[in-house]
Formats: sequence, C-alpha cells, structure tokens
Amino acid sequence: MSLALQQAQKSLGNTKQNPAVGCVIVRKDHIITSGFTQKGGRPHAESNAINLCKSNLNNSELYVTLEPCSHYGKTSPCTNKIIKKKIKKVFFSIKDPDPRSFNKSTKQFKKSKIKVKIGILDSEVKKFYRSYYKFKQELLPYVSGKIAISKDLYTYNSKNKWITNELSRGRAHLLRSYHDCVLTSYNTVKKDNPELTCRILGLESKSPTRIILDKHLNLSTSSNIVKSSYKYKTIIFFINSNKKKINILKKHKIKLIKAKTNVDGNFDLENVLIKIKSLGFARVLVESGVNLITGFLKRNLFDIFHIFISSNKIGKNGSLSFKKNMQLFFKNKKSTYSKVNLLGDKLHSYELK
Ligand code: AOF
Ligand code: ZN
Repeated sequence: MSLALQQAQKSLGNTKQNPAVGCVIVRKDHIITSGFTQKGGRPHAESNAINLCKSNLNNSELYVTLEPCSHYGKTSPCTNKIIKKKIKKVFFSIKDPDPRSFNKSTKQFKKSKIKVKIGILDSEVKKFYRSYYKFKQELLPYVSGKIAISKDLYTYNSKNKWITNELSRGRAHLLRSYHDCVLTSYNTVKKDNPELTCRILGLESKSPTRIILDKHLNLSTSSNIVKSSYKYKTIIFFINSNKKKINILKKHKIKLIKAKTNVDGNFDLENVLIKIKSLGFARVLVESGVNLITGFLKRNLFDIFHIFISSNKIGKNGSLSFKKNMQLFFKNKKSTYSKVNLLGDKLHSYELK
C-alpha cells in the first residue's frame, strides 16, 4: 500500500476533480504491474495498472489507495475490470467519498468471490486525500499558500530578484507541480515578471494553470505570463475593463472571467475560489506578495501555508515586510507544523485546519 501511495503521489495535482489514485498488483510476493490515475483524471489507476500488464492477472492481489469505483462515469467501473481479470484479493485503504461508489465495491467483489480488506495505511492515505475530500464535501477548493521571506522578514529586495536559494526555489517549483492551478495578483506579475511554471527537468508537463487577479486587465503583453500563454493555460479574473484590452488578451489564448467584488470594490476572494472550483480545479496554490497573502490569511482561507525563510538578511534594500503578517498568522494559527532544511534556508509548513 505504501508503494501504491507512492504511485498516487506521482499524479497529485494533475487529475483535476478526480482523485489521484495509486495501484500495485502482486502475485506470489512479486509486483507484476502498477499504475496511477492519468493526467486529467483518466484512465483510473486500476485500469492503468491492468492495461500495462503483459502477463496473466489470474489469482493476483491488488492494492489500491482508494476504493475502486463501481459506477459508470466518464469511464466504466474499475470493479468490473478487476472481476473480469479474475484478481483474487483486493486491498484498498479508504472508502471513496463519491456517493456513486461509496462503500459499494465490497458487495460486488464478494459476489464474485474476491476477498476484500480495507484500512491499510488509512491515516496516511486520508491525509493524502484531504484535497479530494474537500472538493467532494465543501464549497471551497483546497488552498495552499506560499511566500518567500528574508531572515529579516522582507518579501522584496530592490537589488536582487531572488530572496531564497536555488534549492528553495526548486522546492517551490515542486509545490507548483502538485497543484492544478497557481493564483497570483497583477502586482506580483508586474513586480517579479514570473512565469509560474514548473521548470524541474522532466516535470514541466506538471505545470499548473496560471490564474491572475487583474482588476482592470493591465497585464502587459510583454510579460512572461502573456508571452507563454500559448504554451501554458492562463486565466485572468478582472473587475472592469474595456473591449480593446479584452480582445488583445483573448487573442493570446487567455481565458477572461469577470469577477464579483466585495464591499470595498476589491475581488471577493471566496467567490473567486468558488468559481475556480467550478472550473474543476481541486488544488490551488496562492503564490503571491504580501497583499494577496494577507487577504487569504485574514479570511482563514489556507489549508496549508508554506514559508520559505532565507538564511540571509536583506537590510536596507528590503521592503514589503512580512512582520505584521507573521504576528497575525501566529495569533490565529491552529496547526501542525513541519520544518525542512534547504541548504541553510528553511521551509516551515503549517496545516491550518
Ligand atoms: C478509481 N480509480 O484512479 C480514480 C477513481 O468520470 P469517471 O469515470 O472518471 O469517474 C470519476 C470518479 O471515479 C471520481 O469521482 C471517483 O469517485 C473515482 N475516481 N476511482 O477507481 C481512480 N481516479
Ligand atoms: Zn475507477
């Protein structure tokens, strides 16, 4: 099951509203095939493992992180495929919260004389499926926050684009790879001119859809975001603008969405998240500057928050301090916490709910 979970991890953030599932099939203590939910959510993990297997699956044992589906959705039920292949035992870790399949597979398997065991590694697997559960059961999608700060708590250095070291930045790209969209503000795009893709060799295809909050569609067509919008999906939420700007951005293959405002005339963040979820995104990474991050922190919208802290101070070249936010954050936080050392930089991750 631990290997099945490793398979599932390969597609976390790349299966949209479908869960990332992992599957390993074993005969006489030898792994004969494995698979995971494919990009976009289909084929399912069990199908993938079965299809990849060149040998006979008779009498084998199947380990899968989530209860196999037994409903007809966009694909046919995995339970049917497992029964047809005469697999003799199925181990799954947790039940699928999707009501179409919830707790339905065991009965079907038993009818076909297939043994079933539930619950191996369930606390780890449940944690892994937090975003899937949230997608199925709550109004908002799963939201991660990320910020990089210097040792003296600045988020901006007027003399150097980078605050944290190369390893930290690579780690941030890895974070992008397991989210299906990354959300930022026009101000951050203007200041940093980011691309917001995953540029780890071999993981480029796991780049998330970029979503920008740009009130008046002021995003420059010479920005890296617009220049790469033919290759990487891009969405802009705006409040009001003119036909000319709308047409130019649409020509760059950018999807434009008119957003709702709150009483101050700013983006209603809850509403933006609801809209993002309705587009099928389950895991949102907010990677932005102090303002947008503060908006999310104040409204308690993060499920997890990652702070990369550099081992260096910026001093007089620093601005946009995160000091007040740290206080706000630590006052409210109810969280478990993990700490990683990245060649001197530190990554502190807080689970907030
Ligand atoms: C599995 N294995 O790898 C995944 C499952 O529209 P469909 O046919 O793709 O069905 C989507 C549902 O299938 C989804 O809501 C969840 O219940 C299940 N996902 N099931 O057996 C998988 N990804
Ligand atoms: Zn399935």
